[in-house]
Amino acid sequence: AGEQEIERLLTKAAFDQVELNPKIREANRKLFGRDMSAAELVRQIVRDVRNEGDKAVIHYTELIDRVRFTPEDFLVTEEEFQAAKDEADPDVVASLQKAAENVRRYHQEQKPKSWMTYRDAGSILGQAIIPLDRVGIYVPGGTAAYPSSVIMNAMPAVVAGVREIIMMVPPKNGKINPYVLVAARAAGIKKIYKIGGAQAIAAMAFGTETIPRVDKITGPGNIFVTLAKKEVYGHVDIDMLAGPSEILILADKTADPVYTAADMLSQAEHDPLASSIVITDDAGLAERVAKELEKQLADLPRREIAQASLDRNGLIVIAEDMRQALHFANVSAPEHMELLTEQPFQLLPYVRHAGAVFLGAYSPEPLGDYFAGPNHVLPTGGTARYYSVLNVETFMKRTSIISYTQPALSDVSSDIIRLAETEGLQAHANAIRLRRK
Ligand code: HSO
Ligand code: ZN
Repeated sequence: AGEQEIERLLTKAAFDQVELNPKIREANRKLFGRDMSAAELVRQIVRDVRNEGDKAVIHYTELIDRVRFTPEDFLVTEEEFQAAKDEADPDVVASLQKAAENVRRYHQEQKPKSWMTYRDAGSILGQAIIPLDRVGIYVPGGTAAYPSSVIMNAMPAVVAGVREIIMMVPPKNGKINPYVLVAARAAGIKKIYKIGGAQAIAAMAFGTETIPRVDKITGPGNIFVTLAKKEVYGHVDIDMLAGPSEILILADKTADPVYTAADMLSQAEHDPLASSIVITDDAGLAERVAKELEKQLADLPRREIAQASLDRNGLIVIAEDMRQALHFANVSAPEHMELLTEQPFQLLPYVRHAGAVFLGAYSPEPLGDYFAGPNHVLPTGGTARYYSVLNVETFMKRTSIISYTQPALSDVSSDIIRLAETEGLQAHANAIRLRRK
């Protein structure tokens, strides 16, 4: 394939593919009795929750999650937390705690500082960095109920100093994965609601009789959640529009095909829409990786998902040289980029677009997914061109600080008055002139 064709393959938006999925239309037709795209359905859910509050949340929870709740049932109770704790394997809990500690430590280093600086004649300028009051974290349910994602979403908010963190998880048969509850507790989240999908996002964005309105919503979700975040953006802030997970591996002849294939599969098993890409300058390696994929796939419990993902979005690209390989990698702007090359640090300065970069044979993606400390909530679908990984500042905002003395103001007053009068704003000019001695 030519360079342009490869670039096109590397930039197809998974997001649009999902929205047009005929299966989703079909499912909506069954549930709602008419042909509806995911976007239309989401718009209706958001509108209903905004207008009718709890009543609409109950309605959609029953329709979609097949549980009948009263508003009192939404909130996870102390007994449910306790039951989750009793049910949980202590070794898993201990590993979760270690992971949480690593994530806390890493994010502590990100904490931005407020600052002030002196300028002429005793004036002071500065910037205050203030945590958000209340944020809502969405955690997917079903097979994607990841306790690790609870930690990754909550910890930066905790480190930022957010006053109240609430969480929403879709109930599965009315229940929530116990490790999700344990992880949430470990992160200090007190209010967890058993609500999922677009109705959860709408409830957090607008508030209901029983659910508080938040200032920002973070966390990944399925197409409905993502479209709902898009829909409520502006009423609240959101972190990003997350799509299916991606890995892109840059490999040279020194890469181990066994590791390379394993890392591709670790992404492919997430989701039939996940994408796993290898770009190499070595045709021999490409062949060995393809063989190895077949072999490792056979033993995977989730091989059907992984196979579907590879069929749809799996790609091994043979580039002319590593320079071109890097070009392709940047065009793709993947969520995760692995550098399985002889001198990975030499390539690092040329990486322009990636959510996270993993260097060398002993830094496979799952290390970052679970444990090292950096966040695993990352920009997908090429949005690494302009989005950052979830971080402490995601949960903070900046306020400017301005303080002048009388002499400092007098010094600059004629400039300000001139600019105000040029804009025809006499009251602005007066506010300055009156203070002049
Ligand atoms: N690779 C996923 C995160 C994850 N993996 C959670 C396992 N659990 C998206 O970065
Ligand atoms: Zn993963």
